[in-house]
Amino acid sequence: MTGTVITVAPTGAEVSKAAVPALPVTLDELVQTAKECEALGASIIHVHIRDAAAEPTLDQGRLRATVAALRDSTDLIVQLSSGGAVTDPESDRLAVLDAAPEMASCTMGTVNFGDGVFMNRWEFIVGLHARMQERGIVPEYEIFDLGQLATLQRLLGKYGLPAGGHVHVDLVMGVPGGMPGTTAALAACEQAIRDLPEGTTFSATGIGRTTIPVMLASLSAGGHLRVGMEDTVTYAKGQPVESNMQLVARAAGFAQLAQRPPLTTTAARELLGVPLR
Ligand code: KMH
Ligand code: ZN
Repeated sequence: MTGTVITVAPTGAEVSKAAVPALPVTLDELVQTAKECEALGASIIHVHIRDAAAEPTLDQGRLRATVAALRDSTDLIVQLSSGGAVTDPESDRLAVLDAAPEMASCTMGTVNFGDGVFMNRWEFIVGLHARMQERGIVPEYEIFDLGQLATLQRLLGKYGLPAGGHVHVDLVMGVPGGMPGTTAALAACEQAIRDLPEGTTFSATGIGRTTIPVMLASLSAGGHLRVGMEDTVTYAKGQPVESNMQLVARAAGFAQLAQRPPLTTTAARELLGVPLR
């Protein structure tokens, strides 16, 4: 493993603009963030969008406009969230794929999510996986708990490899209700990932204060990194995050220190089986 894929998750569905004014919520804010994060070393953007009132939405017109604008302005791999917000119905989450992103997230199970429940029934997972295969959309399998890696193994065993043929997993650690953001939990996942198809890659992100331990653990275990204000709005104790760029710059710095410098968008596409544009 010679380099590091850095994913930026700039917005998410949970943080409110009123509470965190630096959160990018308009298309202009998102595109500007994307350009600056790409320049700092990000190669994937994990996208949730907001409506005119800065509330999370899966509006099809906005999703399509977002994909088009990010493609026009950057070379980033555009990964739409099919997870949305915990309140989004399955039909809207499936319809995210109609906006034709290059990648989309695909969560491997139901998990308590703070005070809510992030629902991912087996039949829904199979439907998402199959539709992505049909449309040539490369999934990022989101893992919130160790057992979800066994679900992924079952999914691939029954329904085959994803579009592009490469399996990429993202460990989302430290969600209240999911696995903790610890080195021990990451090591357990890394062991389980060895049972997935040869060449499977993983990235990891730690929610809130677990961001740094998870980043260091992932780099040391050969994993890639996801950072962004979807997951972390505190840079250090008592110090709010100023921008997504601050988080990407820190991740790129850690990756350099680990002698696994950020991969270009072209190299990330080659690694993940995402076609070159
Ligand atoms: N917002 C969470 C409920 C994803 O993007 O696929 C789900 C989430 C996962 O963020
Ligand atoms: Zn997300």
